[in-house]
Amino acid sequence: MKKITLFALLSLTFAITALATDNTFNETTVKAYSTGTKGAFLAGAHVEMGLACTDCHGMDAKVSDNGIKMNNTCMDCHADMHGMAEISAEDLESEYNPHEGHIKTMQCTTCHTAHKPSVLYCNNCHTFNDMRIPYQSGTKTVYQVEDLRVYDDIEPSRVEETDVLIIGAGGAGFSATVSAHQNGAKVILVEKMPLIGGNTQLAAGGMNVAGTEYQRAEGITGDSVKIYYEDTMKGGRNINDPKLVKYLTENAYKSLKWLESLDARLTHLSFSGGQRFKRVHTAHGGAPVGAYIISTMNTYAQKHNLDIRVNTKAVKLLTDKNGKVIGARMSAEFGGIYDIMADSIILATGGFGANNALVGQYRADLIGTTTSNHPGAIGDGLVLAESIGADFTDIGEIQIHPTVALNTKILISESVRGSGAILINNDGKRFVNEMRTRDQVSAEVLKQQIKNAYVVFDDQIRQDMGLIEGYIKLGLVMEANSLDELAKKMNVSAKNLNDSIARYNMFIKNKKDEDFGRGDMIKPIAKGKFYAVKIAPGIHHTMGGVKINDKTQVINTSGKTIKGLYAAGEITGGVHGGNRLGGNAIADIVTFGRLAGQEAAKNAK
Ligand code: FAD
Ligand code: MEZ
Repeated sequence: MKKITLFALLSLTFAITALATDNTFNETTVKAYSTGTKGAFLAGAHVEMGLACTDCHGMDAKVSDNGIKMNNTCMDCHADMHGMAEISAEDLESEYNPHEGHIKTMQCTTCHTAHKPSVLYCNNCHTFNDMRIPYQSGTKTVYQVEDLRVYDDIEPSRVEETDVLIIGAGGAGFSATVSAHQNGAKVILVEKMPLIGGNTQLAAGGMNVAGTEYQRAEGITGDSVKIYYEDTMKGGRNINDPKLVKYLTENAYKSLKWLESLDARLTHLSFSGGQRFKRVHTAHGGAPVGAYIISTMNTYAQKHNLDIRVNTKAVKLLTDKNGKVIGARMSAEFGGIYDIMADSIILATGGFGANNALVGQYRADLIGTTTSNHPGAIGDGLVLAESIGADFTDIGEIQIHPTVALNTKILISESVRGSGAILINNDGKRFVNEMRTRDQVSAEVLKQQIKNAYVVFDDQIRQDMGLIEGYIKLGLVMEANSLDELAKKMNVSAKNLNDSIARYNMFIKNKKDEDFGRGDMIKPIAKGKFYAVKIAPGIHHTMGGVKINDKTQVINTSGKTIKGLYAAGEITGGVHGGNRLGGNAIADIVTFGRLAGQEAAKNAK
């Protein structure tokens, strides 16, 4: 109880003092934020430079969690991200430019917080210890798992209303938001992190679709929805929900076309393990898919002035006496604690790969294992859903991805292997069909000496996959003019490495992998330079989650739908069964996200 009172007090005090009672900034408020401890931060520095609070907050002193509005205010005086990248390039202390990253919708306020110490958001996944930011304290924010029960007894400071409330601004949440809006609903999209995108922002490989014109242009004519369905079920060890897989595989093409209607074109193809055809579609030149589609959908949202709030965490689902979900409580950086009532609520909060304690409850063997996930993937949505009686399915099915750069959180995309790279162990030898499913390849890596291995490729593959440039920039890639030189850098036997690659190239020529039966024998590794990245498996995807039907309605533990509640994306279970095929999550989040938006809008009418 003590905890609740203190927390409530802190959140509300902040909101109320910033918004002085007459909705303007009075002298006391200005003083509170420009002197003393708080004055040491960015806002204080702005006041010292002669700016007024209203210069950033507007004349009505309205504080907002709409990150875009706040960022536009920053850009009234400063340059946009591109311009800032040019400015910081001139004065770079670090090897890395903080304004030039792979996350395309990073906002000024993601790192530069006005009334608190600024943070280097990138350091949640990277270790750019020589990067500097003004008014910083510490190097990163530590995202703690919070006990959401503390919000049960807190009185909201206000109540808002909308048709459809979407919780979580990753790919599923954005697809649902755009789709609900296209279907005539008034929407609010809330995101707890200081930026949009979730795990979707990190997706590098692509999106599975069968039977496309892009496949046909590459001479792939045999693929079909039926084969795609069979591959997905088999890859998932046949424990997937067949109805959901049917919906996914039959509608992935429509999702691709829908993305095209928003101006995202996924025309580049690669393979992923367990698929009989090359059907992973990504952006031109093999550029990462996730940042591209988030930025596309965000452009739609900005164009239509949709209400998107960052730093706004949903902490409780609100129900009526019949158990219908009628709204959700928010805990927001500026907005404090308030309720949003809605006819339909969509849970799109993603998975829990970054919550090692929760992962460990289902897979004790994964305690302490690194993850490729963003720091917000901790499973809040599951807690919210469970509190109102939602059922879960396949919750213990957790995917480890075989190739996370050793001792980092950086995923070396399967599309690199899908474009022809091979895996080499610490003896300099191949040890697996690199394109088996992820659970199988991970198991083989873990059987190797010191439980790690190398992804090896050449210049031809580098040219094919634009995302490799990012790994090189991050210093993850060993580079050599010959295989002998590469072997030396990898600390493996040069003879073994040369022999393994010569044998692999012979298999390609003969179109048959006699050692491991790899089926996608596409390119020899022959065009120097040669490259290697040291890797080990890491927690990547949580296949299980909230149980839904093929209209994305959430099912309770009695097998009935929970009225008013929908879910889509990695928070749900059933689509991927016991093992997700690479490229199927993006297909899932866009397909079921769109459906959730459509159904939620229909319910709101
Ligand atoms: P997310 O994108 O994670 O979005 C959920 C959002 O909800 C997050 O922003 C989170 O902060 C927010 N949230 C959580 N709780 C709350 C709350 N209480 N209140 C408000 N907001 C909340 N899949 C593919 O198919 N192809 C790929 O190439 C691919 N590459 C990948 C690469 C990496 C490095 C990773 C980590 C995953 C990759 N995946 C890929 C998997 C895929 O990206 C994810 O499964 C998918 O993007 C999940 O989408 P989502 O919208 O369900 O969740
Ligand atoms: O679907 C994925 O998780 C995927 C394709 C990841 C990757 O290796 O790029």
